[in-house]
Amino acid sequence: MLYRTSPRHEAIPETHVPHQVYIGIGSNLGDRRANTHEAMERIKGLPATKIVRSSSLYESEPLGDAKTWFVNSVIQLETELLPDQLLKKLKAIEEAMGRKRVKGKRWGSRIIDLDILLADQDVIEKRTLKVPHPEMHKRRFVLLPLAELAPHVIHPQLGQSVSTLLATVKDAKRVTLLPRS
Ligand code: A4P
Ligand code: MG
Repeated sequence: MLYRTSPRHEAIPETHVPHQVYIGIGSNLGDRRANTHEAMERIKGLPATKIVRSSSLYESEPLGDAKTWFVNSVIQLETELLPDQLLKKLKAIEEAMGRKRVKGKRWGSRIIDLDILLADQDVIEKRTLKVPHPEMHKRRFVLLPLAELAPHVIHPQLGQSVSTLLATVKDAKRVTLLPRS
């Protein structure tokens, strides 16, 4: 157990402050709604992690090489996993769900895609992990569900709120609310 010292010098246990993380979920193959829910269930099962809230599901016109429309959503997590550890777990979930990466195809079709959008106010610039997600502010299919959960959260590199980014995004691809089934 870690201890820190209070101003009055008595030792008090170090509290774990969980990381606030937003994950973008996308699926455009198979039963897209079921894939989305399965991914959420698997994320719920990760160690020291809970889903605080999830957005509505949206149907979105594909951006890039994919042909069929996506179902997109965003979830808010509280987790004690570090971003690198979380990325590994998310990739393992993608693989367990049967996602195949097609070499040379950028932004192709996929059963499930799990992207870390924001992690606290961290800026991470590694080859394997970039946070905030480098494309998030250009994509209506990310900003619309994210704005349901975090309209006032500031993009740490752009210094603008999610709702401002949504109001000014130039993305003309269509995104519509998917009716609850
Ligand atoms: N990586 C780096 N930063 C991150 C991060 N913040 N979160 C690395 C997750 N991964 C991150 O990703 C490639 C590598 O990015 C990973 O190995 C990881 O180390 P990937 O999932 O293998 O490949 P990808 O998803 O095809 O590539 P990319 O560039 O991540 O694509 P995106 O940005 O995920 O976009 N259209 C609609 N309508 N809706 C969509 O959801 N999604 C995409 C994929 C394209 N078009 C879409 C949608
Ligand atoms: Mg991805």
